Amino acid sequence: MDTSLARLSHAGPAPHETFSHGLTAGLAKTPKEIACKYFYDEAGSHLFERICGLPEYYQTHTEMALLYRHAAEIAQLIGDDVEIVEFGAGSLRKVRILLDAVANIRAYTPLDISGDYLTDVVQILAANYPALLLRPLIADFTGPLDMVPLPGNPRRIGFFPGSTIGNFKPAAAIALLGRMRASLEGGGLLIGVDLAKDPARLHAAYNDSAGVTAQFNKNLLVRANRELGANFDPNAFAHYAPYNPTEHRIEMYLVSLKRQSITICGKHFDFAADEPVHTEDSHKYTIESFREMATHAGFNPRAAWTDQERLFSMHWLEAR
Ligand code: AVJ
Repeated sequence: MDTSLARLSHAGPAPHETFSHGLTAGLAKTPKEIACKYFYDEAGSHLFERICGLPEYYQTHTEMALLYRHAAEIAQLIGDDVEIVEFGAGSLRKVRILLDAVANIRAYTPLDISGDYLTDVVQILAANYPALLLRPLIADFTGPLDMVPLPGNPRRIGFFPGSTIGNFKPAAAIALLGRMRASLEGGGLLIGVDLAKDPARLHAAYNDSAGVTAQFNKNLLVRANRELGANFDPNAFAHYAPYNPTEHRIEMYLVSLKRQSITICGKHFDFAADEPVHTEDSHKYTIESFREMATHAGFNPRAAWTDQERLFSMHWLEAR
């Protein structure tokens, strides 16, 4: 089974090139920022896998339980003889529930920006699903999404779990959903969306007692040192992830604990004491507010599922 990884032909410069550009461009801004897609080098992908296993991080096990509980109904809505495309596929753990429930999948196309990690997890999946046509792609799903159609053009089903949609401000989320809809015409999108809830529960999920999320956040600095020869001291920055109830989102920052100057690719960046560097937003929705957003993006929200505690939701959106 050929599982060699392809790049979206127009995926632009290789990821490491864009990291140096993205990092220095973000740190040159006021306020400083680092795009959250740079969390996912191989080490970052592994750290995120550890976050998914934390008791405080309810999102992963709640979503998996929803997928298991409603697999038959979801498979009914998806139909058969389809291609499944997963955006930001990560560990490929959740898709197995779909691969086991949906009949006659023509191909599975996992997209992820973390090439090395994708290579590893695709090998494992290929061994478990030897008959499945795998088309892994190293790509940034925020870029153009025109993938090579399969012979016979089977319906294309998008899979976007984990509430990664929450990383985008609402207007950007609608634009992204619109691009996804265009690449899934005639098919649909199965998407996971984290729900607004008690701020204390959200705070705990992004400030876990074991400090794994702090490591995940600071891994950006470790990556810059390793890949770009920067001189960050991760201990000179604090992980800070408050919930902003006005914007219904967790905001993640690295806060400089002292005045310091960092050199990256020959450029100098000065940090004041207590200066924040924004690294991620994680927006939370209600079922209604997300359906409204999906409709704005041109989807037809057909079905939604949530757990008893209404912690997390999954949505089936038809791409007219
Ligand atoms: C993978 C983007 C869905 O926002 O909850 C986990 C990433 N950040 N802990 C999220 C994350 C901090 C996660 N997403």
